[in-house]
Amino acid sequence: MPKKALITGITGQDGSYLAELLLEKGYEVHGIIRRASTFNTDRIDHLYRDPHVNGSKLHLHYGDLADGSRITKLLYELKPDEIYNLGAQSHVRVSFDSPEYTGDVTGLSTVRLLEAIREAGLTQDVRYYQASSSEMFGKVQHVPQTEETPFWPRSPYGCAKVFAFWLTVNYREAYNLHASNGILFNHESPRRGETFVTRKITRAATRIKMGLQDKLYLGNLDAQRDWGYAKEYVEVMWLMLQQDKPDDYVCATNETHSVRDFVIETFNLLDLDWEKYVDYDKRYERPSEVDLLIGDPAKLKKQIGWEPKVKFKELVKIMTEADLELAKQEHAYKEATGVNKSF
Ligand code: NAP
Ligand code: G4F
Repeated sequence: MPKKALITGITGQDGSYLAELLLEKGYEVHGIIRRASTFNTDRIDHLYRDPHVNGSKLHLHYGDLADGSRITKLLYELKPDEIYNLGAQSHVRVSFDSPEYTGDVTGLSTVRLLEAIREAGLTQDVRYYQASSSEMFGKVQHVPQTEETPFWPRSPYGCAKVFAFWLTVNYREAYNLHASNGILFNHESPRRGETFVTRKITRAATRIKMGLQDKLYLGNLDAQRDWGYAKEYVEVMWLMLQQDKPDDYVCATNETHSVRDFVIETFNLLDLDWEKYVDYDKRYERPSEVDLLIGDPAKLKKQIGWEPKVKFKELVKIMTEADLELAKQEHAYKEATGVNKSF
């Protein structure tokens, strides 16, 4: 019998890479998707549409993390061996506009899932992964940040993730649930949402290169982040659930770079002078900012034997090359039809 995994947030960046990884490993993969008025499965269509890919072991179920009874019913029906809770309102800036919603979906939904595990009688059988975040370190108390660094969240999103983190620990301690937190630092890829800063930069710079856009408007260029590669990081989620004992791990590259560094590296790759194209827009500033993140993944290396291979320069190259390809397609379409169409 293949192992059965349930992924919340399967349509997101990480969910799509994780689904791919688990299918490759022979898992039967179930994902919760939200009903939307337009298609929202672009990142997983290649896994779902072709019944010959991976033996068609991908199953999608409508549901919402705000809907506790639906989650409980799904767990009763599916009885998964592993649950990866990746679903969230994951945008930090948006969490300042919608703090209550973010608290509900990013924070409280963790209780819904953990209680559903108990309700469905799966506590001793299932393994649970919680997508925790370096955003919890916020106003950092130590540099670099480790599993021992106290949290000081600086956004409603960060506060919701702290709540979810401690609930995961609490269900591990109270009910002996195999529940682990991956404290993942920023991780990016060509599948990154286009409103996160890295993808916004690579998308805009490549479109500027192809004459499709004139300017890129950004907020704080001084913020520093520890950026890794999402495709690699999802392996850590899986590895954490293969350990005999549940635990919490920092996953990071142990390098930090500013948003400005990311801009310069991208525009340099395209032989463009960034200062001609990048302008400041205060709308992208946050009411309170996380100035510096850099993670020390020593525990992950020591206990699980994993370390990142892709570092900053290679990550920028992967993303810029992928977006240049999209911009070229967009340019060719416009030349042929006179119509602007985003690819
Ligand atoms: P993402 O691309 O924004 O994906 C978020 C996923 O959650 C999407 O599938 C989204 O569905 C789903 N979702 C949102 N609201 C939902 C709801 N009410 N009910 C059900 N599903 C809902 O995020 P990501 O970058 O893949 O990150 C995955 C997880 O890791 C998130 O929990 C994020 O907070 C956390 N994290 C991310 C990073 C990072 O740097 N990427 C770092 C640390 C932690 P739709 O497609 O329908 O919107
Ligand atoms: O790309 P960002 O929006 O990512 P942020 O806020 O670090 O959050 C991401 O990483 C977290 C892990 O630490 C995840 F938990 C979270 O779900 C998400 O994936 O912004 C990065 C930095 C910020 O300091 C922001 O102020 O870039 C700065 N920035 C400057 N101009 C901008 C912009 N951010 C965005 N999104 N858009 C801008 O125009």
